[in-house]
Order: sequence, then structure tokens, then C-alpha cells
Amino acid sequence: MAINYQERIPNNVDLSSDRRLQRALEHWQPKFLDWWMELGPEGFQAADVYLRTATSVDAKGWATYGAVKMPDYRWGIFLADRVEDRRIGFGDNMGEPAWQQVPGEHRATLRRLIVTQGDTEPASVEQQRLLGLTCPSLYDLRNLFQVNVEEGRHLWAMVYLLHAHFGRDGREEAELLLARHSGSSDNPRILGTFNEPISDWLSFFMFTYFTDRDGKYQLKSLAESGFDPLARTCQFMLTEEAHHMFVGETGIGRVVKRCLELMKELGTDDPAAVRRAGGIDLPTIQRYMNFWFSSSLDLFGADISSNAATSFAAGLKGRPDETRYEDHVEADTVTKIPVPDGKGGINEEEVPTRNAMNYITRSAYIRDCEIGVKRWNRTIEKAGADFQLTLPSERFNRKIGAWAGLPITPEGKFTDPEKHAAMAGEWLPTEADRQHVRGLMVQVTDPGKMASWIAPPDRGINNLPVEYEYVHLAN
Ligand code: BYC
Repeated sequence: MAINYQERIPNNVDLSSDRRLQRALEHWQPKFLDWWMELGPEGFQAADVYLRTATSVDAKGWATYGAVKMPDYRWGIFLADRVEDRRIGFGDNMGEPAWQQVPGEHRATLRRLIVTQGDTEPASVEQQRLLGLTCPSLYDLRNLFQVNVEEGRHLWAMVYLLHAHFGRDGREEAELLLARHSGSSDNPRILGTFNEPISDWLSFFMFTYFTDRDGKYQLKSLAESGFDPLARTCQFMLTEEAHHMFVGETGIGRVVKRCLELMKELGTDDPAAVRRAGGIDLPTIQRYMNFWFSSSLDLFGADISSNAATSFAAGLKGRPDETRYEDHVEADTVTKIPVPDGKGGINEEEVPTRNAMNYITRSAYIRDCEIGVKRWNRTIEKAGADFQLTLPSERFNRKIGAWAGLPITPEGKFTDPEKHAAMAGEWLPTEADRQHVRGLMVQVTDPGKMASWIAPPDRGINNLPVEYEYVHLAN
């Protein structure tokens, strides 16, 4: 049966006028739905969920709320409005008209960037697929599904670019985006963090705070791209991404708040007592933070990267908020980067700025991560507890780049490898931590009720009360 694409797939790319593209998407769509049913959220596909759907890019249409069954979600394709006579804003081609078609000489690099971005979207849905079974409230369940359907839409956004601009190899790449699976031993997702299990809600909140924020910074860099359709797609994705990070920041904040309430009730800051009372203690929260922050830092690639230099020089991938920088060409400039000196110390190395793009983007990301941590610490301080959450050093627990595999403390100091191994349980979640956290994960589905380990949110979604039935479970 013919599909009315304007209706079925809300879009502002005039989909119905492009038969070739329609056919490609027609072929891909059932595979996407099969993937969603098989590897998307487990157990709630028949439930009515209070979801936000983008039906246009303007202020009114990008957030249309209503009850939807997830498989009926209208995964749309939206590009931010086109800027008349837009020019490439950085690199060797600066000042030239932005490309509306893929420039032949940059085809492979662009495809790699789009595929890598696209791969993370379904990966995160796969990682989170079982969380609904242990949701701490209907409010949280709804937020999980909002994040999931929007990651699905972001996959559509990248598949649209592959189908519309990369011909047959684009279509093949789009199929492969559904064939790789998070955590698979023979066909895993491309980037490390997207193969890590997310089997409890503390991990989910950490992921949405730290890993979705990598998404924000990568999307900001791609929103600068001289390839205009990519830039415009990423600009619009960023509007949705904000909610995902809100889920992370408020989620961690509510776990901290609940822990402080328990500490007050019990009259102790003993982590074991907090655990016995059904909470998550602050040192455990710190260890989860150490893990997800360091893993997310790896997502920026190596500090010194010729790939990053090539993408910048070509005008394909800029720095987040490129206009804030003075020099947009960086032809002969250098940047100092701390690197290991090979003797257990740290050296400042001068490298061409173009090769330091991953370091520069990561540094902006770290500053952004600090904001939530400060907010959580204010809550802790106000409660009178003697504890501070801190981001570990960017050198700690790294698997990618110059600091990978080195025995470095969360403070960023080299330590003896044996000592380092012995301290792992102080710094990173232990099996006992994970067991405790997993043990607290019981499903709570009475409207307005919360699990023991998390405080209620300050307000509901879209001005609705917290007690609203955000997910109407199928009978
Ligand atoms: N794990 O020169 P290098 C999001 C690979 S998140 C495994 O160091 P480059 C979201 C790299 O691919 C944002 N492999 O780095 C969040 C390369 O392999 P090839 C996703 C890694 O290329 C939550 C090799 O190592 N978007 O949207 O400058 C939920 C050497 O690479 C890792 C993007 O990432 C790793 N961590 O930069 C849902 C943007 N890191 O190609 C969604 C697109 C590096 O030599 N991607 N490698 O085989 C990029 O811009 C770049 O590919 C990277 C790496 C920033 C990832």
C-alpha cells in the first residue's frame, strides 16, 4: 500500500516530490520498525505514552504533545530552516558557498562522520531497552521513552542524509546501522561507550547527563559543517537533545536528594546505613560518575588527531560554537596539549591547532559537565552533609588517546600500577555497587509514586502534575 509520506513521516524536505528517495525510505522503514520491535523498549509497545513529537521546526510545531503508542510514533525528518547564501565558516574552504551536495573529494570522510553519528542513536535505544521493566515512576518511564523515540528520530535524520546524498553505499550504510548491535561480540556498535550495558537507572541518568552531552558537543561541531544538509539536520537535533540532558541532570539530582533525606532521617552519613534504608549513597554515585564521565571523554577521540585535522581543514566538522573563536582557519597556529612524558610525568606538547580539535571540543564539554556537578553540590551543602561530588581528571580511566591504560588517579596523578589496580574499587563501581543498585530497581507504576531510592521531580512534563498518568499501561 502506498504511504502518504507527508502524513506518515512528518518532514520539511518535500519528501513526496522525490520518488527515488521515497523508494529508498520505503525499503528501509519496515526494517526500522522490525528493529524497533525487536531491540527497542521491551514490554511497553502497546502502552499509550505521553510523548512530544516534532511535526515542524517552528516554535509551535517542534513539541506537539499527546498520547501515542511508540510503534505509531511519527519519526519525522527535519532540517533547520535554510540560511540564504550560507558560507562555509572555517577551514581551507572558508567563505565559499556551503555545499548543498556532497563534494566528491570529501565523500568518504563525510560518510564516516554521518555513519558514526548515526550508529550511536540506535545503539543507545538498544542499551536502554530493558529499563522500562524497572522504572522508578511513570514520570521517569515516560522520559525514558521520550529519549528513545527521539534517538530513533535522530537515526532517521542520519539515514535521510545517507539515502538522499550517498547513493547505493549510503543505502548499504543505512542497513548496517540496523545490523550492528550494542554489546555484540561480532558486530558491535562503533564507539566504546555505546557497547556498555545500561542495566540500571543510575547508569541511565549518568548516560543522559554525560554521554548525551557528548552528543550535544558533536552535534554542535557538525552543525557548523560546510555540508549544509548535515549542518541543518544537526541544528534541529540539538533542540531535542536538551531534554535528554535535563533527564540526566535532574535524575542524578533526585538520587542525591533522596540520599540526603535518608542521611537526615537516619542521622548518619554512613553509606552502609543509606543502602540498608533503600537509598544510593554518595560514594557510589561518585564511582558511577567516574565511570560514565571517563567513558564519555573517550568519545571525543584522541587529543591529537589527523582525522580531526582533515575534517576541520575540509570544512566538514568545526568546533562547537565556531563563531566564538577568533581564527577560523588555524592554518599555522599551535595549541599546547598535556601528554604523558613516558617517565611517569606530564609534558606540554605544542601541536598544530587543527590536530588539537578533539582536545578543544573535549575541553568545552568538560566545562559544561561542571555545571550540573556544582548544582548537585549545592544541594549537598544545603543539607549540611560533608561530601563533594567531583569530576575526575580527564586523564583518569581512559581507553582512547595518549592517556589510555595509564595508572592515573582520579586527581590526575600518576601512581604505581599495583596501587592503581588495588584502588579500582574505590574509584569505579564494584560488582557489589552494581548489585546493590540493581537490587533497588523495582518497577513502580502507580501515578505519582516513586521508588525508594529517588526523590520526586519538582514538576511534571508540559505543565502537567507529577501525578499525571504519563504512561497508560495496556490491559
Ligand atoms: N571508541 O583520530 P581519532 C550522540 C576511533 S554521541 C571506539 O582518535 P577522530 C549520542 C575512530 O572512530 C556523539 N573507537 O578520532 C549520545 C577512528 O576509527 P577509524 C556521536 C573510537 O576520528 C547519546 C580511530 O579511533 N557523534 O550523538 O578524530 C545517545 C581514530 O580516531 C573512539 C560523533 O561521534 C571510541 N570512543 O574522532 C545517543 C560525531 N574514539 O575511523 C546519541 C561523529 C575514536 O580510524 N564522529 N575511535 O576506523 C566523529 O566526529 C569522530 O568519529 C569521533 C572520533 C569524534 C568519534
